[in-house]
Amino acid sequence: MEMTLRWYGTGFDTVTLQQIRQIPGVTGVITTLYDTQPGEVWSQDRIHALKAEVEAAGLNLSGIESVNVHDAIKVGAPERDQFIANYIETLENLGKEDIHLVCYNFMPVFDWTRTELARKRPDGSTVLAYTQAAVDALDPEKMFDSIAGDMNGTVMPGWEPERMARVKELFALYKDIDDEKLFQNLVYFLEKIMPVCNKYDIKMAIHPDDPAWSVFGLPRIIINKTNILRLMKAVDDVHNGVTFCSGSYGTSLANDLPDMIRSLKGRIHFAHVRNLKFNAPDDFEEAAHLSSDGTFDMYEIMRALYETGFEGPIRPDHGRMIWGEVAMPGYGLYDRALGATYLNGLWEAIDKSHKRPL
Ligand code: CS2
Ligand code: MN
Repeated sequence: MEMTLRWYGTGFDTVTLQQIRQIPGVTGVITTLYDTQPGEVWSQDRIHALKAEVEAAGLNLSGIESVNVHDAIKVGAPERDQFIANYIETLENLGKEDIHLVCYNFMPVFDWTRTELARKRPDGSTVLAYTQAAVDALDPEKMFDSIAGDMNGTVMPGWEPERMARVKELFALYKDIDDEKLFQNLVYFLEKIMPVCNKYDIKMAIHPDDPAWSVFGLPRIIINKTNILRLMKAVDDVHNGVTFCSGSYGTSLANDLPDMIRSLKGRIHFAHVRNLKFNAPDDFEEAAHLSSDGTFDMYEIMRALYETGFEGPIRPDHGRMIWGEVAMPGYGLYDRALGATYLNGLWEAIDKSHKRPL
């Protein structure tokens, strides 16, 4: 595996490449062209400049998160073929720049959903949190307004103001789309892009839906072992792969995370590893990465990745806000650096005990 950090780019991220470079064992970043819209073609020039900037700081550009998928593709609208052609052009330009990993999601309307961006924990840190009761009480059109005040002046992925201004229109677009239609539209998209992925060896890595159930009545499909394995079979090509996000699949306590990792052997191209602390099955908060701070056994998650021969980039996912840092919720420097260090420690221990059994 390669330990990485997500980086939103100069001008968007409060964290610098120079800071990331000083986290022990972090050799790459996962980044994006944050100011592009879904459906837009990414020019080779811009990709080249991004890569040059990252490499000049002594880091690898280890993958893209995300190249977002236009809603026309998700709902299967007549103009989807044009948007797929644009996506293919972007992949082609990424391939020419020697980039081989693309994370994306297929969630309708919202990317991840949290009901609090700054829940205070007993130690004074603040974390992202979710309560079903809060979602049930909320008008989806008000979702953005209800959390906007806690974004610390940043623009959060999937919650761009331009997108949220169109939320009503977006809901209307999905009115006739159920889980099965969404699944078929995803398969259609993947089949069309596989040739370019094969040509440039680009591994597509779908990010799970977060939380792993339907919110506001919208369809959600990348939520459990059955569905993700069905997708792997439907387009049975190694370039159709997975971002294994423990914090997203883990929102459902029915998901056995190490077992899912083992069953996806060979198809996990990217891993997001973080812990959650459940107060009730439908009330959780994003704890520190350490196993004992939350509900998951992080050692077992890392061990499953190790034992299935995982070789891709891995990153700590959302961190807590600590030590007075002001940053995009979930994406500060300090707690993600602690997370990376902890995950690297687990990996080293697992590696050594495999090589020299106790
Ligand atoms: C990320 C997702 O911040 C997060 O929760 O894991 O936003 C992820 O980047 C997207 O869903 C991938 O397209
Ligand atoms: Mn994730």
